[in-house]
Amino acid sequence: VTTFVDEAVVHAKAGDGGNGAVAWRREKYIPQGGPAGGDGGDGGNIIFVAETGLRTLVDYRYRQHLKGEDGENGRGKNQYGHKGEDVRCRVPPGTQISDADTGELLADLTEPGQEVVVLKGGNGGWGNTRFATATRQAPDFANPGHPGEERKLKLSLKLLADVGLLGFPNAGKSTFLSVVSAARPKIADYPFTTLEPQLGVVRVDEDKSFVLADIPGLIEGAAEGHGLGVRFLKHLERVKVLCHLIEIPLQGDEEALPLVEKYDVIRAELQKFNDALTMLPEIVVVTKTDLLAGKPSDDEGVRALAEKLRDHGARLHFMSAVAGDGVDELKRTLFASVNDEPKAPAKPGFDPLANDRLR
Ligand SMILES: Nc1nc2c(ncn2[C@@H]2O[C@H](COP(=O)(O)OP(=O)(O)OP(=O)(O)O)[C@@H](O)[C@H]2O)c(=O)[nH]1
Ligand SMILES: [Mg+2]
Repeated sequence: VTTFVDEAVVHAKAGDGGNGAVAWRREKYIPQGGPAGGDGGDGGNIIFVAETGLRTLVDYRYRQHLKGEDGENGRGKNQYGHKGEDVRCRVPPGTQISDADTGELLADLTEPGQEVVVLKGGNGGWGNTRFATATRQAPDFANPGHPGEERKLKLSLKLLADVGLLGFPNAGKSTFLSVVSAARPKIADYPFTTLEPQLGVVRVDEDKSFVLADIPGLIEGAAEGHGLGVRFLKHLERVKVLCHLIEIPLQGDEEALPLVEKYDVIRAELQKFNDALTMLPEIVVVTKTDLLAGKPSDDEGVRALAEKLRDHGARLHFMSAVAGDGVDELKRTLFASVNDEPKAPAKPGFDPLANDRLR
């Protein structure tokens, strides 16, 4: 059972405004008083508030109707009706709120504490006092309150992270997250271990850090719903840098797709989901290099991918999260990329294939 909920649809209606009153002054000894009908109160708004510490939209699975309080009607003696209470809905930072029918984006709550009135309560109607003029001293009418806004809302949480991990199932994404942050994701040697996205804070130096998001693995056809589909790819839409992990190919592994093809499959799914994601800076990493110990590697495959990346001005990275090789360098490379520092780290990266010839 998962408690991570990143989508919800709710029906929301702000409060109606109260009606204006038609009333007259009634005072002793004054038989014909003037108008004294007060205004109706405004209806309560539907307000969304981004609250730190909230992580999912699960509350809205159980709370599918939101209703602002109606404003009170105006009364005699020029008494205003009370304003209806607002409804304040707490959501995790990173929540977007849109019209479920038209898709129109109504609010994008990125900052903790940020609040947005998404549906406005109706204005209260004017009482008859307001309509009195020099030539019309006894208006016998008032305004009704306006109805509150009403919409079906779609809430969608997109995690706020600097770097998003991307790759096939089993590539070692969660393992990397676990060795560079305090996050403790589930790790196992079968595909689709990770079922929901998870965030971790990665410290680079004492005062430098970035947020890393681990999402479930992708497979070919993900855009058409294969595997866990592309449901989680939206969490990458706000990252600044993609970190694409690919398992090292061992020579003679007939099952394995060539490295370049693996890379292309994931890139194609990314593009099908949202072309803008393919424009993000991408750091490509060959993982599990410790598995090479004593075994021949598929140098050809590695060379082909390195060449492909070089054509795009990028470098292939290598890492063994288990042995700790290349981890620190990758952390620094990611941090530099997030902060848009164009220079590669001064120290040459860890490279198990002594791949001078690849550069
Ligand atoms: N030898 C070795 N094994 C690794 C390394 N990194 C990860 N693994 C193993 O590879 C398997 C998959 O690792 P995960 O981190 O769960 O992979 P994932 O990419 O998160 O997989 P999904 O959540 O299914 O997408 C586990 O058995 C890990 O122990 C590594 O550097 N070296
Ligand atoms: Mg995982």
